[in-house]
Amino acid sequence: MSLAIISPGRDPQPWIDAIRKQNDQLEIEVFPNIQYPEKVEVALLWQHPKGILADFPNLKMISSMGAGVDHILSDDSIPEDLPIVRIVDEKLTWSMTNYVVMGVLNFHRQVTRYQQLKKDRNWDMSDPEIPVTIGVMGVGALGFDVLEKLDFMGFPVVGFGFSEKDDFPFPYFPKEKLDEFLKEVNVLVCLLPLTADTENILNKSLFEKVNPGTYLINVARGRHLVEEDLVDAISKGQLSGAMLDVYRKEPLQEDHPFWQNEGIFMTPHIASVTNPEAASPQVVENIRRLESNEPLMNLVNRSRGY
Ligand code: OXD
Repeated sequence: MSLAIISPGRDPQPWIDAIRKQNDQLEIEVFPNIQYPEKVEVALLWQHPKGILADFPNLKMISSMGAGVDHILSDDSIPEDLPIVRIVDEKLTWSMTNYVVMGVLNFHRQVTRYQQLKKDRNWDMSDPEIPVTIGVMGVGALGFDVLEKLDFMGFPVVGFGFSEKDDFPFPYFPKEKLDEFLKEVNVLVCLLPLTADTENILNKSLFEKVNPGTYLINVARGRHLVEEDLVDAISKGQLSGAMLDVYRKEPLQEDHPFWQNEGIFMTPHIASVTNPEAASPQVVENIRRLESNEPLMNLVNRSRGY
């Protein structure tokens, strides 16, 4: 049995070191230099070349290197019954929440405005805080933590998601109530999984319904957002701006209009990067469970798409 790491563009060495610390007996091979494909029973993936898994006839489990699995589920060649697991990790959640809190506070305390006032040597004490109600789209492990921490800080929060939720501890709007949800909020955080239902959800028609001047934070996937609709919504004042960590095409092309847009604060998909040290114990534990036929941790529901 061996583990194949297939992560073109992402350095596999920290994963190899971290996994070896957990299990020094495990054979690890790294794509594209896999010598014994028939021995591969587990694949650890990040943005693998589509169709490549057909080379491993004895594959029994796939693990994502991150929280998201859209990069795996978009490969139609993966057999329906092959279990897929993902990373759910406190450190990943912690970093994501910190990033979102930074965006909320920057908007609420108007960091950009004060930077400009400083440049203009303008001492303006008026309206120091923008009152905010934060709406989190996607209330899984990451979204829930964001809701909890912002609530703890005293901000009004509401959640939105695609499933019904009983006994949810925060005001919650299911998908049929998207318009009502949007009416409640002036900071919109997208933490949805990328599925057929959620792709392009941040679009012109949604921006036409938000409270004027809503601030958008997208930390989920670039394909949730119709990028030209965002530029348009900012120019019309429907949105006051956006903080983005993810893009339809990454890295962002040099001539992309976002680089120039004053209303967009951007980071290069670093809001919450999986830490191999923190995540490898669950990869190794899932391999142990697979071998002893025990239920896997953080198993993805293929029909739900996350
Ligand atoms: C992830 C990511 O899915 O880094 O973990 O986007």
